Amino acid sequence: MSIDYTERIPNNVDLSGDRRLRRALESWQPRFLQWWGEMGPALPTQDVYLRTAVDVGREGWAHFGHVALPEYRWGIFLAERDPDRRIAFGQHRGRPVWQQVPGEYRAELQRLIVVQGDTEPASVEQQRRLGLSAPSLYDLRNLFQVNVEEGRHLWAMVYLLHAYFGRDGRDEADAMLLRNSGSEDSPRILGAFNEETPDWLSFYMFTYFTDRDGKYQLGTLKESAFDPLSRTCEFMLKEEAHHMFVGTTGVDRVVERTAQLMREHDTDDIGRFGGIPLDVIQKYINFHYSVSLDLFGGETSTNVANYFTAGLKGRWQEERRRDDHLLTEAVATVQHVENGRIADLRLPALTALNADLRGEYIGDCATGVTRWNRILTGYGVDTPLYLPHVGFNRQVGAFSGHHVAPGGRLLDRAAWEAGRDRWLPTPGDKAHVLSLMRPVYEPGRIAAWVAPPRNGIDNRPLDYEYVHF
Ligand code: BYC
Ligand code: FE
Ligand code: FE
Repeated sequence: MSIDYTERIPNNVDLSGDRRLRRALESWQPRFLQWWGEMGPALPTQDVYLRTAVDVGREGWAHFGHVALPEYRWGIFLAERDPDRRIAFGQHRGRPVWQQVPGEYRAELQRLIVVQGDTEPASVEQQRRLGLSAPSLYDLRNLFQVNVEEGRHLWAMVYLLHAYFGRDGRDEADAMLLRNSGSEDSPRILGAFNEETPDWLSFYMFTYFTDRDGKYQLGTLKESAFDPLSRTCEFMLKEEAHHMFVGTTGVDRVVERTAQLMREHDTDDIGRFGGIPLDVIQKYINFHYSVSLDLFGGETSTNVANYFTAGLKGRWQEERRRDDHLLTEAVATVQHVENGRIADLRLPALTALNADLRGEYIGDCATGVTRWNRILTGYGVDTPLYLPHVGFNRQVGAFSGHHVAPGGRLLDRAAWEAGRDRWLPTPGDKAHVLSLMRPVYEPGRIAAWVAPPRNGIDNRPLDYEYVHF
């Protein structure tokens, strides 16, 4: 079904055929818009060159054009339904997927959808003020593209809550707009979404590391036996690719500019020349990576074992895995802390599924580091960037409550405190990065701490007016 743009809420779920649902969503819509006005982008603009989904098919799903932000057509788009789709894993493996929520899994499914949904508006809130210091119109446009799509991802989850979870679902949809990132009284659910994103290095790191958790979590929900959830996540993943791109190329460009300045001035101490020193970039990696690892939950989790067995949440690329897709006998190895050292722990693979997904994620994260190091060596800089040990700076799981150095050595508290300023951004590092954040709104111009992008958006030139004020 193609997308009907004549409706108040663009959709491909035949909203016009379900009056009650349409009414319910139409009464949520003004509350969403009010939230967007209060918690969305703080920088006033006239319009922004954005892509909008027009189809969910393989070719040409997006349309580009200048849009006033509050008039963006947030809608509800599910990937095509596969009428033959069957459950790929867990105890119901082989049976047809569900078009309704089974009563026995209602609470768990609702919880997964609420957690997923909560992250989307959280990121918009975290990025609210970044427009005020954008390094170029190109970057400003990318920020807003990410923001409107995260807003649409909230719509995606709110649709599921309204359509399949009755009164409770509607209450949860309302609560999505009441919790706020960093709020004392009603914070967002997951840790990383209550951290600040005060500067553009943080934004690139967030879209590289934290949006990438989104990619992997959505990948597991795409496997879900609950077909509307699966189809929703499949389409969200399409949009997510651009968020990864913003992160990867954003960090590329910071690393490139840093390497240029190091070479030009023959020093590591490039802060004086308006750059971001390499060791500060490493500290930002350490922070965003470790906070994002926390998003995978504990290494041992009965929650995830139950989700898998029930068919609610699969593994990354479940259907490509060559095993029984039940994992009742399988074992896995995770690391934990035992007698004052880091040791392997053998345990049922089912309870280690958070660590399994995290492993896929870590492998993907490493590809960016390889890219950044290639840029550095291209400029003759031979200090490589790296991902810290999985136990570094962790608040969730087997390493929480322990102190692990980036290299993987277990430390006592004193040694951790002594090393901390070398490993995580200090107030001074943050103040320096923040001091570089001055807006550049002239078409084609770019801030001095970051290299220009290689290409424009949608084959537009770099000096295109991506944003009008
Ligand atoms: N912060 O059994 P465990 C995205 C809680 S990002 C605070 O190990 P489980 C995006 C946990 O809830 C993707 N609390 O956890 C990115 C549990 O609480 P209860 C978001 C945490 O359930 C950028 C307890 O600790 N999607 O889309 O196996 C921009 C024990 O934990 C945290 C999803 O996460 C934390 N970090 O796994 C925009 C998918 N971690 O039960 C968007 C849906 C754990 O004791 N969520 N806890 O009250 C899930 O699949 C799971 O809930 C989790 C946790 C993977 C998050
Ligand atoms: Fe998202
Ligand atoms: Fe995203």
